[in-house]
Amino acid sequence: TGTQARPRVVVEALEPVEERLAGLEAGLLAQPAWISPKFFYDEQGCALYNAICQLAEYYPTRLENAICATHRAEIASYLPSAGQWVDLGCGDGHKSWPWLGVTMATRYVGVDIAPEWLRQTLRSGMRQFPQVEFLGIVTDFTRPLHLQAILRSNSGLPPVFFYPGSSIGNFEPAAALALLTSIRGHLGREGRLLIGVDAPKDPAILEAAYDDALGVTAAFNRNVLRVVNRALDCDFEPRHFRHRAWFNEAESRVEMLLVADRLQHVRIGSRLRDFAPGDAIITEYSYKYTPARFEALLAQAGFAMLRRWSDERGWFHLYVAAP
Ligand code: AVJ
Repeated sequence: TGTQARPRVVVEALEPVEERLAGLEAGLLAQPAWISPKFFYDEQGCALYNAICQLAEYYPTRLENAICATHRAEIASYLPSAGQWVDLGCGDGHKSWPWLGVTMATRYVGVDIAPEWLRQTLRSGMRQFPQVEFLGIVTDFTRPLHLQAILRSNSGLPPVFFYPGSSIGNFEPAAALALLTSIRGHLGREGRLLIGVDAPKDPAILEAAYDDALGVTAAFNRNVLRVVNRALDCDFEPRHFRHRAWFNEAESRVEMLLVADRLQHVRIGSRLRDFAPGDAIITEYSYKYTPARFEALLAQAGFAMLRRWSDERGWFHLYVAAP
């Protein structure tokens, strides 16, 4: 409505569209073919991902929510109060709202790649927390973050970087290290990182989580071909690609693939590529970290681990790390 203040949204160094599309095309023509998981999340993809989070087999979201709900006050005691809450990949913001009250945050910085969603998220936050300043950053954090100036503009109050959902698992270990190092560089002395990380476990559990009985994850995976068809003028036929998910134990990652079920000649921009039956496109890696491995990664990024909270089975871990 006209009486409502407009949230401030800043567009940071976003990957130029041409670069984004060139990278997508290069992946589709590479051997093996691959598509970055960032292309999953068009409107349909976001809806399917939200449905995945409700599935019986997809335990990470539920466990993380339970860990947060059970230990919220204790976790908050490890975080600066009255600071800035930086929500990486904020989506609709619902994971952050319960934290704003307990940490008495004075500013919420939502970081996301989708500007339309971000505005809605900020508006919804402003309605619930009138005393908090709301700010949005549109950026793609597959590249280094440059939020220092924005964080300083609030009297430099200490930030909490919130990175839930084991999204860090989408990065290859070297890229995960680069992102963590970049976050570390924003913390000053008092800032903290609050991050949720999925752990390796029985492959049958992992494979069910990424290949559910209702086929929601299969639909989520195939949907990326619709995104690609639109983005690059391709003619992939999603129904002729089979969803496959398996746990690569040597690499400690779930791999999601789309496997052609018959010979296809696919137009990719101005090129043609054949997919023979059984040929696969890699669409996602989801790395799983033991506490020992993740704590080593944090240390390499220049963090001191303060505390870890886990479910009883040790399937999912929430860490607070400090400079
Ligand atoms: C959003 C990257 C954390 O890896 O578990 C869920 C995405 N893919 N089911 C994950 C996903 C298939 C999810 N992350």
